[in-house]
Formats: sequence, C-alpha cells, structure tokens
Amino acid sequence: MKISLKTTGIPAIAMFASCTGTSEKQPEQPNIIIIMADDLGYGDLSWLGATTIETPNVNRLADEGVRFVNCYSTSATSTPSRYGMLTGMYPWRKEGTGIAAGDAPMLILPEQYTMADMFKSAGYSTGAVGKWHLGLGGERGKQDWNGLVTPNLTDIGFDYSYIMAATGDRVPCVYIENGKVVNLDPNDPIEVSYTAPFKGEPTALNHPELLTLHPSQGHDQSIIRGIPRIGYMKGGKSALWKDEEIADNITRKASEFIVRHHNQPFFLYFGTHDIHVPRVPHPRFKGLSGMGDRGDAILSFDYCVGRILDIVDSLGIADNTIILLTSDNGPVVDDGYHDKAKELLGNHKPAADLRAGKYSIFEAGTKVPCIIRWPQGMNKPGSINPGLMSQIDFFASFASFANAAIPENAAPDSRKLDKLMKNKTKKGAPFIIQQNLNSTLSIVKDEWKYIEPSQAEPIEFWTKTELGNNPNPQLYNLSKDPGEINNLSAIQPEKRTELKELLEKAKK
Ligand code: NG6
Ligand code: CA
Repeated sequence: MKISLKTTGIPAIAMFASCTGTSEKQPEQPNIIIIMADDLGYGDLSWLGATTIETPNVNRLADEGVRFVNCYSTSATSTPSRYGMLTGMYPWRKEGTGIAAGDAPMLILPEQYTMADMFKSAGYSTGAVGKWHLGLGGERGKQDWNGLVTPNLTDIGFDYSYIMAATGDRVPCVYIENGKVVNLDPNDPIEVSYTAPFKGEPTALNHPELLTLHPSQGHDQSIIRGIPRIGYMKGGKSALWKDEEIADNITRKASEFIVRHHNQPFFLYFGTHDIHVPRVPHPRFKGLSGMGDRGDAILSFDYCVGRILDIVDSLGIADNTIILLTSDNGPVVDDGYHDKAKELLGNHKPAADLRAGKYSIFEAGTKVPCIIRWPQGMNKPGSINPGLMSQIDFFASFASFANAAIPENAAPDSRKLDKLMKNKTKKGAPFIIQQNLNSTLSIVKDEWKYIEPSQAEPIEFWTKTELGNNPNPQLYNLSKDPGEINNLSAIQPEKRTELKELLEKAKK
C-alpha cells in the first residue's frame, strides 16, 4: 500500500523502513499489538451501529478482522481493568487496584509474572506506549521524577516504555520514557503531591480565571496548560505534554516501536488517551464531529488506529500481526469537564442499548468493543463472533500463539481461548466475572448474568451513573433482556443459586 507522509504523519524513519522491509520472512510467532482505547463505549463506533459518527479506520480493521460482540473488560474503570488484562489475575483478588492516583506505587510488583514477561520469555521485543495508570516506583509519593523512577515497566517485562504515568487529568503531566521524564530541564525540577497544593502555585479552585477548560466535577487542583487536573504539580515546564498533541505523539512513538522491531516478533501495548477526559482534540479534529470534544476525540482515536494499520501494512508484516482493538471500560459522557459532550450528544448512544456506563456493574460498564485482525491466523475475516470472552483471557490465549509456557501460579484466571480468538469456534469462555467501581462482582454464564448483593451506593456521586449496586441479588437473561430491566432473581432461584455458587467458587 502506498501512503503519503503528509497524510499519515508517520516519521521519516518509518517511511524508509516501509520501502525496505517487505522482503523479510514472516516470523512464525505473530506480532501482537493491543490498542487499548480509554472509555470507548460499545455504541461509539460505526461498526457497532453508531450512525452519528464515522470511524472509517476502525471499520477497516473490523472488515479485515473479526468483531467479537461479547467481549468484556474485567472492570468498569481503568486501573483494575488494565491490571487484570496484563497479569491474567482478577484485580479484585488484590487490595489497592482501584483507580490509581498519579503518585501511586507500581501496582504490579516486579516479582509478578506479566503478559510482557510471557512474551519476553518467548523471544519477543516488548513495548508499552501511552496511558499506563498502574502506578510507578516503590512507594506512594516517593517517586524520583527528576531521576530514574524505579521500579518501572522495565522491571515487569517491557523492554521499552513511553508512557503517561496515570491519566490525562492527573498529574504529573509529562511523558516518561524508560523510567525518565522526557525533556526535563534539571534546573526546573518536578514536584508532585496528592495531599497539599504548592505554595504560590495557582489552583483551579482559587484561580478559575486562568482556565481554558472548566471542570464540571472535581478537577480543581493544579492548572497545567490552562486545564485543571487532579493532584498538585510544580516545575517541569519544558516537559509538560501538550494535550492536543498527545494522540499524535504517542501514535508516533508506537509507530517507531513497530518499525524498530518489525523484523522480529514484537508485542506492543498501546494505550490511547482518547477518549478519556480532558478531551482536547488536535485542532484538525476540533468541531469536526459536531458532537463536541468527545465526538472529536473519537475521530482522533480512529485516525490513530488508521496510522497503526498503515504502518503495519506498509512494513509488509500485516499477515502475521495480530491487531486487537478494545477499551478499558465503558463510556461516560460528562466525566468532569465542561466539554459540551452532553449538550451536543444528540442521538448518539455511547453505550448502544446497554444499561448504565463506566463505573457500573450493568452491561455498559464492562461490555466493550473488541476487534481482532490477523490475516494469517484467523477464519472468515469480516464476520461477527458472539462467543463470550473477557480481557482476562487474552494472556493465556496469546501465550499459545506465541508458543510461550506460563509458569505455574502465573495468570491464574486466564483461560486459553485460542480457537475463539482465531474465529474457529463460537464457543466462548465457560463464564466471566466483572467488577464495578465498588468491586461489586457479576458473573456471566451463557445468557445469564448474576450480580451479587451490595450495600454500596447505587449511584456514582459525580456522574450520576447507576452503579448496579443493590442489597438484593440480581439475575438477568441477557439474550432476552440485554438492557437488564427484569430482575429474575426471585423467579429463577435455581439459576441464581447456580451462578452465585459458581462465583463463590471462583472467588476462592
Ligand atoms: C474519577 C474522575 C474521572 C476519571 C476517573 C478515572 C473526578 C470527578 N472524576 O475519579 O474524571 O479520571 O476517575 O477514569 O475526579 S479511568 O478511566 O482512568 O478509570
Ligand atoms: Ca478508562
């Protein structure tokens, strides 16, 4: 495929490699790229029915790959969801895996076996680019942001990392490459605090006149480049990211990683910032969706997917490269900034017809888009597979593709669904378990879903999302009632007991 530098923005080094790299023999082991979107809903892409927004690049991936329409993240928020996928262990088994602060210590411990370790053991080059949100360093608030932050991703299996420590709305607002802040001026050191503001530094609470984007909920601490954030930060001016350039910048870094390693098997975990808040799309997308910044961020995400597809295709490695696109949790419209997402939503349904959204144990919290493209390894590209799958199962399934052995006790919850992921069967996982903001659990088996009783609040404080917490057990038939309206718990006590017992057994 011929692509122009101008339209893709792919760096010159990539273009050079694209002209020379096609003659190499394909590696036996497939390359694997996970594109992990942030807060992208089941209804946010045109391949799943959205008509108010066009996502041509994701459509292309879907047409050339397989759409898995019953795929779930383990959790309805980012940190636990990513923890589950990368460790193959349900995050609710470990304390402290809820939404991480920007100064949280590394939640995956160096001695823990990760997906990256697994790929490395099979001879892969491994990289992580983009959103991290799983903590860094050994102790909360004790990271050396001006030196080497350690432990870092190198200690859990990634040869290369270029990351945002937490989220776009949490300090520190800098990129960290292999444990070191990028572009840091040693004369302007960084300080980070999640407890108290720095003397003399304006906060969003005290100086709203300095803001270019205003908070609707929380987000009233440090002001970084006119945007109010969670947490306090001082210094590091030359290292601060420019929000409107995050998408292009991390996509460039991801592309460069692919170029560097295209002659050997590689694993790339690419976490986009889109479409998380603050949504600050590049000016070329601003206003383009007609749906406010959230819609524009979807277009930006779609564009970045296109660039990853282009680079893979142009290097001649598409046939044996698995590209898996999914999201860390379900959608949210107003997640804390006045960005017109709500006012301009129109007929768009971010969660399609699923109930609730991000944070919730109802379907929209964890049922996420999932597309897998693997020309050489997959059956019937362009089709839809309804087999049940959870992101927890990627670990063991990928290990089988990579010919990697998983040590005993590692990835304890991950099951090999290789045939499903190759679209050679529609038979899915025997059951899957999900978690909401409060760690209330649900279990899905066949068409049945059981939600355990919970005393936690029914509604999320800021977003007013229904969390699905209910002091009584809930049972839904998802094939007849995908919107989870009719609680059949009292009417079908045997089914309820069966699922409850399965969940209790899995917990142990
Ligand atoms: C919430 C934030 C929200 C978002 C979320 C984490 C407020 C009011 N809300 O606490 O904006 O950052 O945490 O999202 O601060 S996640 O997708 O990374 O889990
Ligand atoms: Ca998220």
